[in-house]
Amino acid sequence: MAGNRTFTMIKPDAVAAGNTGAITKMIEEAGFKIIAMKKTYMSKDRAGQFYEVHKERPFYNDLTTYMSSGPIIPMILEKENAVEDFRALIGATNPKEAAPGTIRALFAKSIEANAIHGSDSDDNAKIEGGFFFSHTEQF
Ligand code: IDP
Ligand code: MG
Repeated sequence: MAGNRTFTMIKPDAVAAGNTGAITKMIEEAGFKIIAMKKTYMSKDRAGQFYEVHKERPFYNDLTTYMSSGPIIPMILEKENAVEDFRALIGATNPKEAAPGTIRALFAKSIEANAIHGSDSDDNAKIEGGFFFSHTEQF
């Protein structure tokens, strides 16, 4: 039986800057168990599908170009209260507003290139995890 899970992805700016290890360490030290992880890539079309909910937003085209600009590290994480606790660990979307010590405050370059994704609900965590991984409910 799966515990409380969320989905994350280290974004192209943070992977390119060599921050994968530092970010993964913060995630584990905050008590999240890594259930699934890989280094992969999204085409612009696939990035468009992932961010479908934002397709009417002015930043959608730039966002999908950026998200397909280099490798990413998607992960499924497990911890009690995973979705909410993980959003607290990453900080606000805009790194200028992210609390000190959060992953975005430490590693984001801009509101767009903001280092990391975190699901905003249990339902979206399932959908987004399924976008990259199959059969993880067995782990
Ligand atoms: P979230 O990642 O904190 O949940 P969302 O509002 O869901 O933020 O936006 C998805 C992603 O779109 C953000 O993480 C960021 O990369 C990008 N984004 C959000 N707002 C802006 C903006 O105003 N300008 C450029 N990119 C943005
Ligand atoms: Mg969001």
